[in-house]
Amino acid sequence: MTKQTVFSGIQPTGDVHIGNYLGALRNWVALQDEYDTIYCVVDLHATTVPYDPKELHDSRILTAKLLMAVGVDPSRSLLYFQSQVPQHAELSWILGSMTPLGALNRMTQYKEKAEKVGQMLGLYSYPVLMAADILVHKAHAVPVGDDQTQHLELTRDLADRFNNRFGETFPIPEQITPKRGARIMSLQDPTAKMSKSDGDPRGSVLLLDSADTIVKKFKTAVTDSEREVRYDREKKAGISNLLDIFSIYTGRSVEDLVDEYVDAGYGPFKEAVAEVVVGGLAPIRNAFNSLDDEDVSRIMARGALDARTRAEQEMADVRRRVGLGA
Ligand code: AQP
Repeated sequence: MTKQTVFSGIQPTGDVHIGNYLGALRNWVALQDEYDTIYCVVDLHATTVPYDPKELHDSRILTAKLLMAVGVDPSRSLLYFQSQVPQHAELSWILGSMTPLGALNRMTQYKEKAEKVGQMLGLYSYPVLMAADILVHKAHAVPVGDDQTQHLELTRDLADRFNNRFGETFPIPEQITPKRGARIMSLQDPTAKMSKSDGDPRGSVLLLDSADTIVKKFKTAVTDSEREVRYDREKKAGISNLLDIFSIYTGRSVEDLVDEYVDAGYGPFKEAVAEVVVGGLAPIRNAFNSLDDEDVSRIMARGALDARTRAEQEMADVRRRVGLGA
């Protein structure tokens, strides 16, 4: 039986953090055996907010290297830069002509980002390009954090509209989100998600942070004025976030951890969380340091070549269906 296709992407907008890893990337790695996996550094998306060209250029390679360091294996997954496969942008245009403005107006990520950087067309149509990223490979499933749920709903809606109008073309892609870790919160503001563009660097633990930095970030993590370590997302958002992280890194249940740490005090509890995260990130840092930028560039160029071939086959079908065939 042929394997089903999984697609996902990450923006090269800055340093990758444990939110990206726990919400999405660890699933990317885990799915490689069972699925035909296609992963992308979505650099066109990164141009939808103000950026510095040199920084973007460097960040693309850094992100690709980090993906390989966490375990995305180019011999098992197709890995490439979105901008090197123009079929993404072409399909985005076709889907854009089928996208009601009302759907885009509802996007919370757009509203939040537009408040910071202004109302721009690229930012507004970001979810349409994301739908094209997924559909150009006829993906069946998309491993992402839960902040992408609204975008994925639009993707499913566009796939459905296209199929109804032009005949069965796209599978309706399923979202794959981990049970725990789907939304890791900022260590400084546990009501907001950990984010690459967070102005406060203490809010995010980066995959390449040193052990000292990680310990400091957990030590200064915002919690509450109680003393009890217990899970309550509403009333104890900070502690609950730390319990989630602790649970994922140790493989122990939250109940088990609460039993052990309920009366330990926040200081020792935070130290224990920091220790398992430092241990969990060490192999990633080592793998990252063993990778060479030029090798990574070569792998990405080869990936783009294969991805263009695959995407072109799908686009030839799409063009034919919409009346733009040769
Ligand atoms: N805090 C998070 N918890 C769980 N998953 C998360 N993801 C992002 N933040 C969290 C997931 O990581 C994948 C890659 O994200 P992205 O690079 O496409 O951009 P994003 O969602 O906009 O993430 P950031 O870090 O917040 O970036 P900026 O600051 O650029 O907006 C996605 O699957 C996402 O769900």
